[in-house]
Amino acid sequence: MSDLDQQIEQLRRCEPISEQQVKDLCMKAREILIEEGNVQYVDSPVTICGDIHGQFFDLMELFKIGGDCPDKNYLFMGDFVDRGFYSVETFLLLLLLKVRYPDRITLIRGNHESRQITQVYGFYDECQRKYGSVNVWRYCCDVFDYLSLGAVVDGRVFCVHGGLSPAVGTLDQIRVIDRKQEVPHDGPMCDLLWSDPDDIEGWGVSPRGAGYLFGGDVVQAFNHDNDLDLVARAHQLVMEGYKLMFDRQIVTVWSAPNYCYRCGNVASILELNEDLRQEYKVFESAPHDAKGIPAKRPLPEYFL
Ligand SMILES: [Mn+2]
Repeated sequence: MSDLDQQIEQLRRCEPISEQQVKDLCMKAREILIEEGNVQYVDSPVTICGDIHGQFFDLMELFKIGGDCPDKNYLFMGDFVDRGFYSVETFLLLLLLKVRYPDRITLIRGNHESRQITQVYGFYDECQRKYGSVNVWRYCCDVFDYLSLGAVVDGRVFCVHGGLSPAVGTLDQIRVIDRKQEVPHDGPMCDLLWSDPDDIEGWGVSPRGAGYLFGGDVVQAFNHDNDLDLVARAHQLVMEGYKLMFDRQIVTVWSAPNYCYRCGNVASILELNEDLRQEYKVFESAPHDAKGIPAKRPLPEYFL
């Protein structure tokens, strides 16, 4: 068994790898990710997943429902970390799979893959708690800067964490962004990771304080101008696991069931077959997790 396979086995049991192993892993991951485009090409068939937010045991449930990597080809649309109890194990397992099977899993960046956000919403504290220093947090943040900003499946389905940007009319305009940096507070890179679709016309101010709201007319024009059938995005909790909008031109996929261990929502993954036919698989949270944190346990102080 190779070193990587051994670490994958260990993390599948939700046991963190050593700090030195994380350092080596993050270095290898950066070498792979630097070769990928801002808009990474992905071939169908592929299974598209939304936010995970450190819900490790629910990620295990996702693989149970969707099939294991590398048997299945996966695309994760960001927000791997923060909120849940196992951001460390979640992100490191996905990163190990990326390094072990680079052509079978695509990871794109969410707004939580950021130094600033992770210091507020849990990942920073979790690294500190589990490793006794913030070195692991630093290594991971350096990887975040190399993650793609989006992906396009068979040239027809554009995948992005948040949504569209008034500064981006074409995929080529995304391809020329210098992405190797902390997520900026505004501009096209920020918008792609922060924006949300809404029942408005044109562009609106986002209540999140970053990115924009955008209407069906914006999606229609973007899909038309870029020869796309669909925009797939994540970023917003959907109680039913997924939500199609604007005449099925955009879909929100949400993959964290019972979000924050208390929202009561189901989750979903989107399977695109070789003809890009969409099949949504809905799933519930893992019955209870192996570390004995039942869904209704009061939240620890560090989580609140
Ligand atoms: Mn998000």
